[in-house]
This record gives sequence, structure tokens and C-alpha cells, in this order.
Amino acid sequence: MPPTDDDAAETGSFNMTKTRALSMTAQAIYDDIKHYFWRTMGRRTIHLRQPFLFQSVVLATRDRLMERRNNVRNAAQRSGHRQTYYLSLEYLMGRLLRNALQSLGIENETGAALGHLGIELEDIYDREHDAGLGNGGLGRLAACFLDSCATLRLPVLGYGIRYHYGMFRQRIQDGYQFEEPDDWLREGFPWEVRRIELTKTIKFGGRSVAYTDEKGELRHNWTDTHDVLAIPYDILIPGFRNDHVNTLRLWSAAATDEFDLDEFNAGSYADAVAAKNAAENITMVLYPNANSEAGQELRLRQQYFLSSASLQDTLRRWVSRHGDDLSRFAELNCFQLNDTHPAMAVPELMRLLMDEHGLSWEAAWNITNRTMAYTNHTLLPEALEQWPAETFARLLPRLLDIIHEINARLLAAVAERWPGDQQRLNRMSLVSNDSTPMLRMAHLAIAGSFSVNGVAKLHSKLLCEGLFRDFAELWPEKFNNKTNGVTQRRWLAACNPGLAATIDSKISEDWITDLDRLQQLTAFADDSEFQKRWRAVKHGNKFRLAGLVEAKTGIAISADAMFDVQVKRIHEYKRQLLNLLHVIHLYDRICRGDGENLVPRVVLIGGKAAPGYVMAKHIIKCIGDVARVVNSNPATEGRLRLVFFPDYNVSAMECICPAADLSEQISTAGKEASGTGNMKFMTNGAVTIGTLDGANVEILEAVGEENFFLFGLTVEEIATLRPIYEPSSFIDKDEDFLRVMTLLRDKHFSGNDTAALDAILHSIQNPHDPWMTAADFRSFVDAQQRAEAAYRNVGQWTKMSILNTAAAGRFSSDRTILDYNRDIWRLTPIDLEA
Ligand code: 26Q
Repeated sequence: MPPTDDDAAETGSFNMTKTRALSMTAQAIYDDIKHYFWRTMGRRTIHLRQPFLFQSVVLATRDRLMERRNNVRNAAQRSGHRQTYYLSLEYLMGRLLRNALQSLGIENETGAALGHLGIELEDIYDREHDAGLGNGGLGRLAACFLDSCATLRLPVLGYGIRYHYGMFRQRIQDGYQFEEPDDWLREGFPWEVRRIELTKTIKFGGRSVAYTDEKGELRHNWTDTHDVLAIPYDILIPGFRNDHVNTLRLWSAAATDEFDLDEFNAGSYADAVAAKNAAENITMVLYPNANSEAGQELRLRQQYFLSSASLQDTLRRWVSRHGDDLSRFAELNCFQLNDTHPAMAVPELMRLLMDEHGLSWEAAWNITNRTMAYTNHTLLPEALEQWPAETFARLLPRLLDIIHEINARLLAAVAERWPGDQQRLNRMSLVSNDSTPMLRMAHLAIAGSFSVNGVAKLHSKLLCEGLFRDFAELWPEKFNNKTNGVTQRRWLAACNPGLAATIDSKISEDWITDLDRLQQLTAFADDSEFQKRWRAVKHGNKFRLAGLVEAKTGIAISADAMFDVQVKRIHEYKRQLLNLLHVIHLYDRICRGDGENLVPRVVLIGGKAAPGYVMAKHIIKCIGDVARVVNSNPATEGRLRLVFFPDYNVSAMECICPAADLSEQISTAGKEASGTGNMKFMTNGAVTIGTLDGANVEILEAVGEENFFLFGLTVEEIATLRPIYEPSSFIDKDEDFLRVMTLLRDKHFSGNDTAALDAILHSIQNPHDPWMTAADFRSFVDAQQRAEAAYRNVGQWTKMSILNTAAAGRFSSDRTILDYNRDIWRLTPIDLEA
């Protein structure tokens, strides 16, 4: 067993009071880079293809973060502050170096240091592998939140999993998606610091045994378990130029020394050691299914592993600072659950408090219910997590006891409030009433939390009226909204330096930490000189993206065309298909000679399909099929291009969102919880074409109808139409739509394999199409025509673009975090001076 900080006797510490802080000059940074390259790594010659110079730059940067982290820790310990722990199975961090240098304010100095070597800082940035430990929106939101918490100096620690393989890399071959493993740790990840002394032991399997303790109280023992070690790795998260640094702590699984050796001791020592893999598999790979419930047992292990290790860690910190008295624990700690993925934290905290710290049920429940807060990210019923009770019984028997007890008390409360309402009891139970009883993780999270929030106003409202209605009736005070946001440090300052400088030329730089200041740009929306500069920046960004697109796909696109962009996970509810139908309609117009007046347009679609999601893979294939025909028809030259952007990820978005003119946010109303790409595009001056869904509703409210292309049925209209929905009634009465369908039916775009196009034809024509794509076709095409007309008027379009950026202030994750802090966390910023 590795040493822990609990049992290691303190033998002293370095006196740091006389240590001077590391210098931030170009010379000092140069010296440190040289030191790491030459002395630590023992390398002599610089090859940019090798990782060593990049790693030396990271280590020099990390040193400067680490000394700030130490100062923050000392200040925080003195203040005895309240603290929040963000529990998330995903953190989609992307690259870290540019962000770290900009936050520390040493980008120029580091650039100069590398300049001595004749090396461009941009080339070092490009050397970094994305940390892709997330699927999409939910994981990237966690990363934006960490940035905002550090910038707001809030004591928030992120807990997650150090997956060995992150989100798969997407390769497109002959139009099909192929998944390749993302071996992101292969060259090492120099940002992380392994904290072996904080290792925890996680139990699995075995059985729960009841006994009576010396005081005559009923207690439980979880025995005969198969234990796994959780080893933490820390990544430092800097605030923007405020000397504040927070921590992201990622757990990695390792086998214990005793691991099952008897079980395998039948003869071969080597086989027994090889079997340690089973334990280490827990953190091997991120599950790549966003918005769908996969139900794999290994995923359940991951969830419990994260929950248990993180809670043990917070209890360890508590005991080391406050001793065994837990009476003030709830006052000073808060756990924010990023969806139900870490919902096992509810029964696990109960277990730790009762079984390991000797608390009664009432005392433990009082703490749990005052510290847990749950964020929901989906309205799709099929994405709500459920686990077979049987799996729990086998893997986590003690937790199942506790869940049954929570359920018994919940149902008693419901029965008291609504006597005789058996249906309500069945609906609200934590355990479904099926032949194979399932545990409903959302119900567990709601029952265990003092706060439940959605991620946009519409989404939060729909949760209370729909999925969680019974719970909202029982506990209305728990339910609240926290509209998502994105960090403007990454999603404007870092990724769009041209626009940032243009903004700075008119208003101060304060928007970097106070995005509402962008509102002042409104005064310049009509200023023709400013407009000219605004357009030049956008054009430059489009040129940059055109280069990337050509490098990745071989397709040449013109920066003079309108860039019409939809990038996000591929999912039927997001309706990439609706976008595709519009492209086919434009193509049809060009073919029949009605394309003379079309604004030249590049339609860019990117995103990953979950490997097991057949329909999503069909959609990718279809986009490729249509693209091939459209792009090779000479009539479309200079008018229309369709591009599928392969392997869309965080770093790709940093190049894509500054270059977009039109942002496609076209989900079926009531299905997209919030969306956050919509906010990144808006901040960078793209105009949205979108439905009244998720945060689009608030974007529209902020920017005004005249600066947004609204289309489509509302949530209420969708609900009314659904029972009588007949796609052919929309297709047959619409000549444009009929022509599009005829091209598809005639297999105009099909190659040898028609499976994808057939499936798509079928889904559009299906009266049971849950996404009701055909119903929104006409209104989408009309909105596209309005967008096109607006784009043709250069002055009008530029004004709309400026006004979108100007209205983006509300969509800063700083605002979101301030909302969480005001209503849920109630943290005091750390004051380094005090
Ligand atoms: C669940 C069980 C088993 C395996 C995987 C999963 C799983 C993994 C990831 C389920 C869902 C996710 C991710 C969901 C997600 O990204 N949701 C998005 O969250 C964003 C941030 O709030 C919103 O803006 C988007 O609207 C929402 O779709």
C-alpha cells in the first residue's frame, strides 16, 4: 500500500518565506526552458517533431502555476472557507498551454524566450495534444466552469477520471466514420502531478453484513470486497491574471498489491499479476455515447470509482483540518453533480458517514441532503440513466441497502402527502416496478440534493412540467435554472485575437473578465470604418479555416463565400438532416438554373457519431454522399460547397467559430437542453439560424428578432401536431420539398451503398419520426432565404454580426458561475492579501 499523508508522521517542511517568486521575464523563462530541456530531459538538439521542447515549456509554466497554487492553498487554509467540489465524469479541456500563458500574462515573454531559439510560440502550441476527456457539451461546460471559478477566485475543486483513452479520433473513409483510439498520454502529459500520497481504496463486490455495535446500534460492514486503488493526478487551473490557481484532480485506477492473488494462485504468479488488468481497466476508456444510455457494467464501476474516491478525499481533508467532528461539514462543503453520472455520491456519502464515521442515519442524511446539488443536462427520456438493481446487488451491495432505505423514506413522504395515490408512488420510486427492477439515477439525485437545476430557462421549465413534475410538486423549492455559459478567455480572447484587438480599439479590455461590457459595441454597429475592420477580421479567420479544411479534406473553399456552420455531436434530435435537406434544395435550384442570384455558400458540418448509433453513422455517410455529388458538379462552382469536417474537437472549434457567418442551431424544439456552441458562435459575431430551443430562446431575447433567423414549430406546436403528424402532408404540398425528395428517391446521391440514404428517406417520411424534420422544412428554407438576403447587404450583415457579439455578455460562464455561487454554493472568493 503506498504511503498516505494521514499515516506519514510530519517531520518538517521547507521554509519558503525567504524564497523569491519565480521571475516572469523572457530571460528567466528561457533559462528554465533550457534547464528542463538540457538537464531534466537530457536532450541536446531541438526537433519540433519531438515533444521535448514543448514539454520543457510546459514544465517552466507549471512551476509558475504551482507556486501560485501553494499560495492559494495557504490563504484558503487560513480562512477556513466553504468549498465546492464539482463531480464530473467528463472534462473536455482541449489544449492548456496558450490558456496558461495568457492567464499568467507571460505569452509575450515566452514567445521572446523561444524567439532566441528561432522558434515560433504558435508551433509549440500546435505540438500539444487535446485533452479530450469528454463527449461534447457537458464535458466542455465543466472545463469552462473551471476557468471561470479560478478567474472569480472561488474555491472549487474539480474531480474527474483520468481516462487512458479519451474521446476517439474520427477518421472518415469513403464517407464512413471509423473510430481510432486517442492515446493522448503516449508522449506523457507534463501538466499533471501524481499525488501518490492521496491514494484511496475503492471497494467492489463482496457482501453487506449487519451487526450490533457496543452501544447496541445496528451497523453494517461491507466485506469480502475486491479492492481497487484510486491514484489522483492534479492539473492546475489558473485564473485570468489574478494569481489564483485551482485544482482539477483526476483519478486513475490501479490494482492493490494483494489483488486477488489467491484467486489466481492456482499456479502461475505471472498470470496472477497479469490479471491486475481487470482493476486497471476501470479508467481505461471514456464511454463515447452522449445523450444515450449505454448500460455497461464498466461504466457503473467508473461512476462509483469517481464518487467514492472523491468523497473519501474530501472527508480526509476535513478530518485532517477539523478532526472527527462532522457537525459543521454541511455548512462548509458542497458537491455539484454534473448530471446523474456521479449520482452514486448520494448513497456513497451516506455509507461513508454511517459505516466509516459512525453517524446515525438521520445525521448522515442531514449532511448529504444539505451538501448535494444536481444539474440535469437532458430532456430526452431515453438518455436518463437507469441501472439494473441486480447489477448493483452484485457490484455495490452496501449501496443498494442504502438506496432501498432512501426509497422507503421517500415513498413514505409521498404517501403522506398524496394518500392512496399508488400511481404516483410508482412514478416516483427510485426503483422501477418492472420484471427487471431498475434504479432511476435521476430520482436518486433529486431525492439526495437540496438543489436541482436545468441549464437554460426553457429546459428548466420543461423539467418541472414534464420529466420531474412529481418531484417539483413535492419539493418546489429545490428546482432552479442556471443558464449555461462559455468562457470568453478561450472562446474570444484566445481563439480570435483579431476580433479581440478590434474590440479593444473601441472599448477597454475589461470584457475579458466582465463580458457585459461588450454591450458598448452597440454604439459602433453602424460605424462604417469599424464595420470594415470587423469584416476584415472575419475574412482573415475564414481564410485560416479554409486552409485547415483543405488540409483535412482536400476540398478548396473560398473565404468570400458565406460560411454556414453546424458542428456538434451527430444526433437525430439536432437535425443535421434538416440542414442536409436545405443543401439539396440549394443544389436543386442551381441545377435547374435558379441559382444565379444565390449568395456563394460553404456549408460546413462536423461532429462525431457514437460508435453504436447506427442512424447517426448513416447521417455522416449521407452528408458525404451529397457532398461528393454537389462538389463535383461544375454548376455549383463558386456557388455551393458542402464539407464534412472530420474529427471535430475543441481545437477545431477554436478555428471554426471565429470564421462562421451563420450558426446552425436547428434542433427539434424541446430537445436540446441548452447548447453551448450557439454561444461560442454568437460571441464571435456569427448570426444564428435557429429554433426556439434551449438557450436559443435567451440568445434571441438578448439580440432581438431582427438579428436572429427564427424558424420552426414551438414546443407547444410540436406537442399538438405529434399525434396527427403526417410528413407527406408537408412534402406533397411543397414543390421544393417534393423535388428534394425526388432526388433522394431517384438515388441521385447514392453510390453503391444505398443503406444510409434509404434509412434517411424512411426517417423523414415516417409519421412516427420523433424529430418531425419534415414539419420544419418550409420554415427553415424561408429563414435561410432571409439570411441570404441579409448577407447580401454587407452593411446590414456586419451590423447584425456586431450586435450579436455585443449581446453575448449574458453567455459568459462567469455569469453562470456567479449564479451558481449566489443560489447554491455561497462561496467567498479567496483573498490572497488577507
Ligand atoms: C451516460 C451513460 C452511459 C454512458 C454515457 C452517458 C452519457 C455521456 C455523456 C450521457 C450523456 C452525456 C453528455 C451529455 C451532454 O453533453 N449534454 C449536453 O450538455 C450541454 C451542457 O449543459 C448542453 O448544452 C446540451 O444541450 C446537452 O445536450
